[in-house]
Amino acid sequence: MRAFLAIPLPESVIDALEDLQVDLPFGRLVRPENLHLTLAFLGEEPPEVIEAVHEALLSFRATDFDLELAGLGTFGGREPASLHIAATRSPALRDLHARLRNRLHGAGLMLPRERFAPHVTLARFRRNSPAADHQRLGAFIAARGETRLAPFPVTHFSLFRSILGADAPVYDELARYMLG
Ligand code: 3AM
Repeated sequence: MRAFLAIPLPESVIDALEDLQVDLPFGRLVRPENLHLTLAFLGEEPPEVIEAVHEALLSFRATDFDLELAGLGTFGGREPASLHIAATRSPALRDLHARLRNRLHGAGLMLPRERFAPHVTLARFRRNSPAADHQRLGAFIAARGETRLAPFPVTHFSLFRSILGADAPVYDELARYMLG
């Protein structure tokens, strides 16, 4: 089972992100129901491992906090693979991520060591996109890159199953873990 932990977004934030996506000049837009902030990608694991993660998270405690999304960016270097809006630096979010990593480790799941760059992916791009598309993306970021959304309270995070398809992936919320 392919699974990940993520913070789902409130309707008001999804609406604002959709408004932003409308003006995107190219790329595959992430569907509104799929917009989320990934805390940990668990990978493809047997159901028993995901069950163990779930058990370990049932007693996980963390305080609730406000999250702000601000600033557009890309991943993939000179050949952008995706466009995202970043989460503003937040000690509470960092702490949540670090403690989750430890808890997952305790449940037998070692996540790869990589820098946590919290973000919400808005669109993905084909490899070998024409140079004109890169220019249009650059212009979009120049025009809208400073976008800042109103902070929203994070009350929970969720365990999602990800089913990859020919088209968009389908994310099923398997469990919800309350904060605060
Ligand atoms: O929210 P984003 O888009 O950053 O990119 C995938 C998505 O994160 C990421 O997990 C989230 C739900 O699919 N993801 C998928 N495969 C991954 C991998 N092999 C991955 N993250 C890290 N390594």
